[in-house]
Amino acid sequence: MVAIHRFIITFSVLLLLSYILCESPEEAKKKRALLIKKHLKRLKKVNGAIKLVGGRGEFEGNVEILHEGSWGAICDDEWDINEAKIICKQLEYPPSDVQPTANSYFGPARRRYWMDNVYCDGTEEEISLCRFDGWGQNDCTSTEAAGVICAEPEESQEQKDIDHKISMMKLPANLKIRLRGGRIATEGRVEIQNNGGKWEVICGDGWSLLEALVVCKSLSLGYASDAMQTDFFGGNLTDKSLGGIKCFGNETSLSHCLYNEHVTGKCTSQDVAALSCTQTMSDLVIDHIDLMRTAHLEDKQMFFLQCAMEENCVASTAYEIQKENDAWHLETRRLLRFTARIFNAGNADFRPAIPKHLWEWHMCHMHYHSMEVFATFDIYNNKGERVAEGHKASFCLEDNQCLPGVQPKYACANYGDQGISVNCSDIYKYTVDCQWVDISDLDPGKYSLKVAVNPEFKVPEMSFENNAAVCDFYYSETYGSVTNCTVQRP
Ligand SMILES: *[C@@H]1O[C@H](CO)[C@@H](O)[C@H](O)[C@H]1NC(C)=O
Ligand SMILES: *[C@@H]1O[C@H](CO)[C@@H](O)[C@H](O)[C@H]1NC(C)=O
Ligand SMILES: *[C@@H]1O[C@H](CO)[C@@H](O)[C@H](O)[C@H]1NC(C)=O
Ligand SMILES: *[C@@H]1O[C@H](CO)[C@@H](O)[C@H](O)[C@H]1NC(C)=O
Ligand SMILES: [Ca+2]
Repeated sequence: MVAIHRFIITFSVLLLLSYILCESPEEAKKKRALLIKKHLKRLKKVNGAIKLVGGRGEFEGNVEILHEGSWGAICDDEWDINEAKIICKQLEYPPSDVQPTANSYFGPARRRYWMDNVYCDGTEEEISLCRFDGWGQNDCTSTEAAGVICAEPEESQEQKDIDHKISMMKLPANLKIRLRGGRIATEGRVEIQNNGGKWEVICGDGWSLLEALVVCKSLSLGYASDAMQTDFFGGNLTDKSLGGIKCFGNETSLSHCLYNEHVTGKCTSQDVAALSCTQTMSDLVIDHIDLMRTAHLEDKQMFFLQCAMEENCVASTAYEIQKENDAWHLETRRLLRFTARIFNAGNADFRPAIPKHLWEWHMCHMHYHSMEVFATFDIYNNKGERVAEGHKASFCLEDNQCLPGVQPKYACANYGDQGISVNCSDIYKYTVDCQWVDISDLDPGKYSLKVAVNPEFKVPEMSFENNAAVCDFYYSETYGSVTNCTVQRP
C-alpha cells in the first residue's frame, strides 16, 4: 500500500511538473513514462523485493528476498502453489501455469533463510505480506530452498525457445547403483552406471528423502535416514551429471524415477547427491477409521478461538473480520472437527527432526512444539483445487495409547521427551484446539478431505504410502459427513 501511495504522489507531481514546463503532450508523456519506469525500478530495490536465482532464465529459480539490505532465501516448509502464485504475481508474470519447487531444486540456498513457513491466502500483493515465522526465524538446511517456475507473458519473445514446463525424462532402464566415499558402507555419494559405462555421481538439486529411500531399498540397505546435497563424500560432477531426479518413494529401482533435463549438468560442484541408510526406521500410519467415526461440524464463537488464531488454525477471512469488526469475538466460525490417531508401525521410534533446545514454546497451548509441519488437513473441490485448509498443525508428539505389552515412553508434559514409540499411537482428539478445518467460507456440496502426517516427507520413514487419509466429505447447510476414506500417499 505504501508503495502505491508513493507511486500516486510521484505520478501527480510529475503531471504537475509537465504542466508547468509546458512541454508538448507527446514529449511530456514520454518523459513521464521514463520517470515512472525509473521509479518502479527503484522501488524494486527496497525491502521485500524478490528475485529468482539458479534457473534457466529470469522466470524461474530459487526465490531470494531482500530484507534489511541483504538477500536471503525462503525455506520450502509449507511452500505450495499459493505462495508460488504470489511470487509470480509480484514479478509481474501471469498467475497461470505456475509451479512451486522445493528441496533446493535450483541449487542449495546460497544465503541465510529470511522466511520460513510462509502462508499466503492469495490476496497479498507481495510475499513479504504473507504470514510467516518472522524474519530470519527458521529451522532449515541449505537443501530446503523454495523456488518457482513462472510462465512468461505471451509478448516476450526472448525466451520463446525454452519450454517452461519442467521436462521430466525417464532414467535409463537398467541403471546400476552404488554408494562411495562413506565412512561406513551404508552412507556415501550415490553413483550410477548406465550400460557398462563410467560410474558417475548425480547432481543433488531436488534430491530428497524420497529418492534416497528408493536407493536404500534397491541396495537392500533398509531405509533412508538422510538425503544430502554435499561434496563431503567426494565425487566430481560434470556437465552431463543427471539432476532433478524425482521419485515417488514407492519405486523398486531408481530406473523407475524421472529426471529433469534442464537441471542436468547445471549443478554447483558441492551439490552431489548423497545419503545414508538404516535398517531401523519409524513408520507413521494414519487411522482413517477413527477419522470417519469422529468427524462432525461445530460452530464456535471467535472469542474462544483466540489461541487458535495465534497459531494460524483458522481461515484467513477470520483475520479480516477481526480487523474490520469491533464485535468480532461474537462472530462464529464453522469447524469440521475430527480425531487424528497416528500409529507408529515401524521398528524404530519416531523422533522430531529438531533437537530439543530448538523446540518452540507455545504460550497459548502451554507446551513445546517439536515439529513445525507435522500434519496437514485440506479440503479439495471436484476440480482438485484446495478450497479450505486446516493450515499447519504443529504437534507435541507423545505416546497416548500403546499395544498390549508396550510401555509408553514419550510425554509432552514438563518438557518431556517427545516422540512416538513403536506400536504406540499419538492421538489428537477432536476436542483438542486446532484439530479441525475451518470451513466457514465453504459452500454446501461434495468435497474431498485429506488428512496427512509428515506431509512434506521431511522426517524419514519406512514408507510414505500410508501417511494420508483421503475421504469423501459431504457438506449441507446443517450437516457434514466424512465417508469412504482410503489410505494413500500425501
Ligand atoms: C575428482 O577430481 C579430482 C581432481 O581432478 C581427482 O583427484 C579425484 O580423483 C576425482 N574424484 C573422483 C571420485 O573421480
Ligand atoms: C507409486 O505412487 C504413485 C503415486 O501415488 C502411483 O501413481 C504409482 O502407481 C505407485 N507405484 C507403485 C509401483 O506402487
Ligand atoms: C509391534 O507389534 C507387532 C505386531 O503386533 C510385533 O510383531 C512387533 O514385535 C511389535 N514391536 C515392538 C517393538 O513391540
Ligand atoms: C468410494 O470411493 C471410490 C473411489 O475412490 C468410488 O468408486 C466409490 O463409489 C465410493 N463409494 C461411495 C459409497 O461413495
Ligand atoms: Ca508412513
